[in-house]
Amino acid sequence: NPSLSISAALSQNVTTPEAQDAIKRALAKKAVGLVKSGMVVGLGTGSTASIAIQELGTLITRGKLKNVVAVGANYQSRVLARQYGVKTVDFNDINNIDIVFDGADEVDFNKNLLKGGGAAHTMQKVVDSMAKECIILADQSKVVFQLGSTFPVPVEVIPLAISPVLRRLVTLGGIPEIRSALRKDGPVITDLGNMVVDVSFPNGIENPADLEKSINSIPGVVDNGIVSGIATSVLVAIQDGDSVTVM
Ligand code: ABF
Repeated sequence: NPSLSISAALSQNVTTPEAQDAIKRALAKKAVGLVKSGMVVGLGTGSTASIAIQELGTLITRGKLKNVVAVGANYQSRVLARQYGVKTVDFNDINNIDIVFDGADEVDFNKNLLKGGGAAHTMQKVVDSMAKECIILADQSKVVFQLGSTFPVPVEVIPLAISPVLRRLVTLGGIPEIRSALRKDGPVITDLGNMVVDVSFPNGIENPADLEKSINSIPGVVDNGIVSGIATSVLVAIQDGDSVTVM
């Protein structure tokens, strides 16, 4: 399968933690540079989006951006925002979001995303879908020819419905596995009180938008980590020796 071998080659870029941080910071600075005073900013989830929150806070506290308010999809991003001096509001109190910057686990060439490695995709999709501009921050290892090449599809499921949902996921060609909590017995429980099932599709995901809808039509599924038709731009960081270019 060519997509598997190419994405495996891309993800073999072994870099140091310092180099990884430099890549994420370059992406974060580029994204935050798109924010203007007076905007409502949606906050993303994950380590890259967290650095973007920090960079946003720096611009606000230095007075370079004024009257910016932010909307966070989860506890982590809201706490970080307050920590770095970014004022947050409840997203039920605003009508739209000007710009959101978010990470992803995989990105394809049609701006389809795979998210949910941190079990926060459901609310993040709500926030991302409200934004006029949804900017995705990715290093080159995340760019794949076909979604599902390096990560399974995370599916958030109401715990009482877990067995029928697992059976239906198998009928879609998936191999589901309930995500377990690290260093604890039992499953991961999301911010919304649900379970996460990671579903591999060994035959590949030919049409992400169709699979996204099919999974979400299973009763008991809250939302899944395929995100089609929402990202407006993808910023990709390419590392070349000591320099990082964001395209
Ligand atoms: C969130 O954080 C998730 O959708 C995705 O799983 C992850 C990406 O994080 P990182 O920037 O740490 O790779 O956006």
